Amino acid sequence: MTISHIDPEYQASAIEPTVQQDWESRKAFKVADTVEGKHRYILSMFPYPSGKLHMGHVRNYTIGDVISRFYRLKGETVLQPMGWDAFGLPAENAAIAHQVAPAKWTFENIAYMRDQLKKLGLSVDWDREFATCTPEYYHWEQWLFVQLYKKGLIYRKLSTVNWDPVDQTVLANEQVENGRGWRSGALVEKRDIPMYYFRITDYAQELLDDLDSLKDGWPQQVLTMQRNWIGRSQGMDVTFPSANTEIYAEGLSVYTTRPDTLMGVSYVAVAAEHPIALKAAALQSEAGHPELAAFIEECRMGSVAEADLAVAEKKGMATGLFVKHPVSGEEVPVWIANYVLMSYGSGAVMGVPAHDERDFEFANKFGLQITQVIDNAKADDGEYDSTTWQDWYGTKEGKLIHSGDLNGLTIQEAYDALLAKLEPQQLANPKVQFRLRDWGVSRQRYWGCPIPMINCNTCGQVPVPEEQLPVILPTDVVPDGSGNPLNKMPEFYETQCPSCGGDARRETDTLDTFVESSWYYARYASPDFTGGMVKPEAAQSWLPVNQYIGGVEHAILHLLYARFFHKLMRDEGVVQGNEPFTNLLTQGMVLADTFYREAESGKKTWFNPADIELEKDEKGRILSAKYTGDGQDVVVGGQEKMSKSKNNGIDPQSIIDQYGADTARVFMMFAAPPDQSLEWSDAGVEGSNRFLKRVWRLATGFLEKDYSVTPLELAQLSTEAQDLRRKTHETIQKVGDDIERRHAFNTAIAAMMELLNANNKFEVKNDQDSAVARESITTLLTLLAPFAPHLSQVLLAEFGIELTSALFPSVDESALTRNTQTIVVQVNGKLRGKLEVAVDLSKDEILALAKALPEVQQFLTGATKKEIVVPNKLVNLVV
Ligand code: ANZ
Ligand code: ZN
Repeated sequence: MTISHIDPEYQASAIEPTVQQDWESRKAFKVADTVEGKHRYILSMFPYPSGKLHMGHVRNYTIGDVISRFYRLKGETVLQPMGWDAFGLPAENAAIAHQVAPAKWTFENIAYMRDQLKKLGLSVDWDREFATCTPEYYHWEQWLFVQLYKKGLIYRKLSTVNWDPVDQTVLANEQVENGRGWRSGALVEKRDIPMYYFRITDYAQELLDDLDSLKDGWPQQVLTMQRNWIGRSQGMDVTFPSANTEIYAEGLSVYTTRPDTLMGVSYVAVAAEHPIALKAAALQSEAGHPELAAFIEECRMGSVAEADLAVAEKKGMATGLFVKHPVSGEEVPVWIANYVLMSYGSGAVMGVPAHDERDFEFANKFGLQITQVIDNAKADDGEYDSTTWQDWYGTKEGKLIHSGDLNGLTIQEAYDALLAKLEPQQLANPKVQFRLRDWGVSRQRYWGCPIPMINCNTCGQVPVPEEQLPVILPTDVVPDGSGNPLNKMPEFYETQCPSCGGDARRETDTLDTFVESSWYYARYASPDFTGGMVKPEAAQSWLPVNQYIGGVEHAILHLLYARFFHKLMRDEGVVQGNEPFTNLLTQGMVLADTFYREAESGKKTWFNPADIELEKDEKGRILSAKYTGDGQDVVVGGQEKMSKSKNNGIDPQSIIDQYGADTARVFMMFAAPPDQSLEWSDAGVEGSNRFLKRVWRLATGFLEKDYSVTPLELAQLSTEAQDLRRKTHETIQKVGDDIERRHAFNTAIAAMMELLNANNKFEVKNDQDSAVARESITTLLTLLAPFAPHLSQVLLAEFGIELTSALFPSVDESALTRNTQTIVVQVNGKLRGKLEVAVDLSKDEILALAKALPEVQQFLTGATKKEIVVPNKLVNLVV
């Protein structure tokens, strides 16, 4: 074989475009909608087309690609698709900033990023690519919406939004900065408007239960986060009858997980939006005391996030109304408290200050009674004491005290006793409560999937008939920031009611973009299908996704919504099975050094690592950092997640341009295990590049010798050749296991580096040596193919091997057995020498050889007292 046309120096830029061209022209990674034989669906979370790739993308897609290529090498048919999560707010912001239609901006970004992804060498079936902003895609999303609406799984209700009074527009949470509109700077108001909700709470129990089926394939941490988010709690609804029946008769229902503490109640508290609070405020206003109404308004303006409420300063006001204690009949005051959520339980709590931290803080602030009712050995016996109260709350063990008939009962016994007493009086019933809320999907935005509903004055809300779908979003629109432009387009919203035929108005709200990303994985199975969401045979063939890969920031919402959608689609008969993603890998963040200067005002200016010149000591510690722009020092700020705000992002394109995609890929996989943070390092990138150069030199160096191809004769191998062959097969075993079972891509690469070194040390002296070296080098190139596919394909071709499927070498078990072994020789426990002996040598023979070693003999003064031989390991001689 001649190598005249292959460069002895590794030049990524010379080979990568050619190899990519080859893949493209023969559609190397194309799969059919239906598949037979072993197959696998590998999916990395699809990108938002923000403009250009960042390192997080590179890591995500490289991991997915390595796994995909690995299984192809193992002979499986692999689906690895790619597409675009193309609706969303950034496109509208870009439109406002640059006067460009969101559609145009989005498709230009897609074109650029697609090109970048291709340069990364991904083994993607590009014929399956789609963007979620195309009618071919969202048609079926609208179709599902209509089905769910008809089933009652989608409903409409009033909900509160952020309203910018100057721009006359609804703001997303991230558009509110310190309570003001991001563009207008106006104080944001709350408004109640009708919105559509998915009844995800109907699936709460199933979403929780099915997590068990994922326990082998998903990270424990993600399962826990999902569990906590769903937040199942088992408790009781307890009713406090009204003590002011002339004002309100229905009593007040509270949800509690601790009914056993009922006798410790000193007040009940309701959310500011609770009907009783509103009634009390109206009464007071009539009486000329507007304080309560003002307080309610104040609570409503604040954050609605539960986490914020838990830590916010406790605020409250007495309503002047009372309820009756369900057991004692005593009057209990009703307060409004800012820590009570309207959306949880019944929007009311029974205040037990001695055993609940928030109630304690509240009671302490407003001087309400604190009565201990659970006996806790650690705490005092009932009188409030500021030094021990912490021991009271959260108590889950102990016996009841200060509770009349209930005294002496355990918590569980008290629960049962109270239920037995109050349930017949209809004052209590057991209740399972979920933290999960229904999913509000209406967005008052332009760049999203139109909600397929029509508002008719006569008929109310009417779904768009299936034959009129899709409702197409006009794309030649440039929003100006003052509200949803669809509201100014009669050509869009003017329509006829499908039910009565009268004039009606099309819904102008669009769907939350989480809806698109909840089912794209299924669409990839048959992206061109025009008869529904997924072609049944394709769903049957490819779903569920075998391996899903993405950032841990999507651990809760995206994954929960996608799991929910899978169940919705299953119940529509669109897909089978209960879960969309069998295995999940959450990749870690990509970190980089940060550099800044601080002005006197305290304002920091951040410098990109690419513009910094570093001086380091021999251990790699930074001695000085200078901004190349002015040669002056900057402060070194430590490693942080690559981000715009810290200006420490490194452009993947610059790495690909300088070193090639293979180097970028190898670095990404070598620098850290995939689920851990990866610290960007220029030295690391150079190291990976050097590794590939050495592989290149090894292969081309071997080829230059032009050895004749000789079949292996195992019986004729020298010891050195046997050693290399063993190393080769040990590496096959390790790399296969590291990739498949452990996802430890970094140690897989380390093993290949060792194999490279072993090859570099090996000297070819005869035909059998060259046969062993050939096997070793081609094995190395094959194992490397998932990581550095361009380099591998080119070099393997020089060896006459076409890099196609089913090439993964199998381990020759016989090569793994050693003929010789290394025995360590100690005298009095100190290492004095080493022996290389045949494996079948007897203990006596080993001992004799050990004693005969000159470097051992000098320590053997006189007779040995003890002689220990540990087979395969060591000899210890005690003198
Ligand atoms: C009395 C009590 C005594 C409570 C005690 C706890 C400890 P989980 O377990 O998360 O479901 N709660 C009920 N509705 C609420 C609402 N709308 N807003 C804020 N808090 C509310 O929490 C259930 C507990 O949270 C309930 O049990 C209630 O306080 C409170 F020693 O009732 B508990
Ligand atoms: Zn009508």
